[in-house]
Amino acid sequence: MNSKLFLLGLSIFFFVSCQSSQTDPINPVLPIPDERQLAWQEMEFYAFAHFNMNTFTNMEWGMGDEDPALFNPTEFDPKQWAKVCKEAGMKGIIITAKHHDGFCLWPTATTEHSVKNAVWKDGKGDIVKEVAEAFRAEGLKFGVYLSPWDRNNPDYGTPEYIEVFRAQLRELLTNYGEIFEVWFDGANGGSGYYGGANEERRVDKKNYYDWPGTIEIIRELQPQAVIFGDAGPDVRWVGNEHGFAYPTTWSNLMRDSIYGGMPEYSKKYSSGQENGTHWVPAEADVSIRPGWYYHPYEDHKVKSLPELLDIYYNSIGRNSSLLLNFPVDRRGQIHENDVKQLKKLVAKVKEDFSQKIPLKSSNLSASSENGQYSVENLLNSEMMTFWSPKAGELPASVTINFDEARTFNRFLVQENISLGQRVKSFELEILNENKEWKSIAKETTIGYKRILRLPDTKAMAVKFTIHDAKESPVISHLAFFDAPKLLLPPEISRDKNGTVELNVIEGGLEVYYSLDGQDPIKSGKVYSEAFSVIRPTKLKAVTKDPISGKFSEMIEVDLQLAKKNWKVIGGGENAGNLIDEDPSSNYVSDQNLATIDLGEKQEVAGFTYFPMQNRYMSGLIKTYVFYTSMDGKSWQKAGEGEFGNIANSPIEQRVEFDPKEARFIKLKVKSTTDGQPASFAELGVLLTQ
Ligand code: FUL
Repeated sequence: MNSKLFLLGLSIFFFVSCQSSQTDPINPVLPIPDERQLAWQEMEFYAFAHFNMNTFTNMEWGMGDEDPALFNPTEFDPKQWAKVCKEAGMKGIIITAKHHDGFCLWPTATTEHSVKNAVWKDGKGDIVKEVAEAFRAEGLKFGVYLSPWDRNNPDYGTPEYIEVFRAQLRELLTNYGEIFEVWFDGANGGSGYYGGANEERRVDKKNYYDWPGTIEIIRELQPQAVIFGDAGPDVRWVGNEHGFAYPTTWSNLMRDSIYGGMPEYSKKYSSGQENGTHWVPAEADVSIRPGWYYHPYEDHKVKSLPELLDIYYNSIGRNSSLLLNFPVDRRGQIHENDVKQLKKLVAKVKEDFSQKIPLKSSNLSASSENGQYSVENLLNSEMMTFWSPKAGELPASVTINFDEARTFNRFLVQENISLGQRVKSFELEILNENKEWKSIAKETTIGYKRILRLPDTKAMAVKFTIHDAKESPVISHLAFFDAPKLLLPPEISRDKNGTVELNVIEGGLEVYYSLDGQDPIKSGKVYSEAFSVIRPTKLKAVTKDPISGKFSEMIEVDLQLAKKNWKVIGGGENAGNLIDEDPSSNYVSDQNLATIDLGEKQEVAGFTYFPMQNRYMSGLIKTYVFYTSMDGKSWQKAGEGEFGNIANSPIEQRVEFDPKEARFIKLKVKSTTDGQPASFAELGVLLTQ
């Protein structure tokens, strides 16, 4: 159905409803979503898979000159992807059928730069087909990312390439069944291989692709598919790659002022506009790791549960969908570390919404009701049944009288977006046990879904007031939840002086710890303030939720000698970064050397090296010799070796050797992974216990 017909249909529906129940008519506030956008909106959470040539070359943006033979997954298993996504409640997947380097995951007729010339399956394989089939078998949807930019194609930048691009699109939209989303990247134009030209090619991003013509092809071949791009036309980029929508997020957009890849998009347009002319809702895309593509050295950098929860609440909870990326690995599987974190996220989200405050119609009253659009419609989550106050009444409110004092920390509210996004500002007030009304949140937009994470709030009643809206608000659902605390072990930080802090993310939790190796639950202390640990000590700690009595997992850390009296000898300006206990600050040594005065004599039995943690690393130590000295003049070799897998796994390295009496230590770097000057996040010593 096109949007005009859909609008007409809606008006008739509401006209008929008005006839039968004396309800004032509610007209849609334009723009409104079309049918395919509504179906897409309900998906909420789906996967992105970056799996292509870059997976095998360890790159994020290949140049386009890669040998197709390199594409060779060893245990390609799209059924595993589909199972992981299904179990996580994700509704589909979008795969990078072609990324900027131009390598095609399907045997396209348009280029030789494809799986046809891969070693994988002797060039007879088709990744797109296998993934599409595996997802459909699980009842999940399938979508394609096709990069408009092609750094391999010799014709990129000329009209001939547009024909190639469209032919590729036609193949993908004809041969792989139903497609739910077609994803166009805003990144395009720049340096590339371009069939051997190896040059810079800039395009007029606004006009080069003739987007209207391309969109027509998609509408013809896959009318139900939504098209993603900065300018939509159906779904827009959220403007960042952190997975965060804005607290104020309109699905309305000044679509005609935008083109894909325009420089001012993120600042000016990505949160949508109240007076936007078209319905183009936000999609938040984010990778579960720092990179979009798989890099073995990011195996330990999969996002933590708190980070993933922030993403969830800041996307789905802010009127956006969530497109979570898995950098599929070289086997052709979603890596187990990613699966583990995803499972944690899904379990916690489920837990957060498991304790719903029970409500029945007698708990609800409204400042007014427009006929059949009564307040009890808020109890179900059907979009088409909703509460609306009498026409023209603003502010309008719903009061929720709990049967008894209730504690909640999540508030969920939804608008019936089929009638357009309307609410401009709303407020939550609570009636506390002293019978006083108190405001706890003042917010702006709602849209398809808004979730507020609030502190634990005890209330006899809550008042939800809409202060401003484009026209009569149409609220389809609201609910309150009492999410259990996020029970993670405390985060341990220790400064150079040996001062230890144990921090928890959520308030209202207790931390128990021990410094004698004993079980902190049985015989530990309650943490109340920072404490000092100078000598090597085993620290064990757990977090407790005093309300549920539950404990987190226990964390165990071997604290080494505090760096309190240490001095870096030589080394220049940033040498202090070597021993500041801050792994985010680095020291780079042009001499490939680090010399430290430990301040007093110690029994040194080894050392630790924490490599740089930057997204793009350089100078990671590969081979080294370690020396000790009593006077800083005559040095004895204590150890020599290689950090074999450091490029792939840049975690803390620990080297033990026979104990030596030493006041000075020296690490001489023989080689680094990339030939660049040696870099260090931290250097430490291990003492005999
Ligand atoms: C960006 C691309 O350049 C990245 O490589 C990635 O594909 C991401 C989803 O979009 O613009």
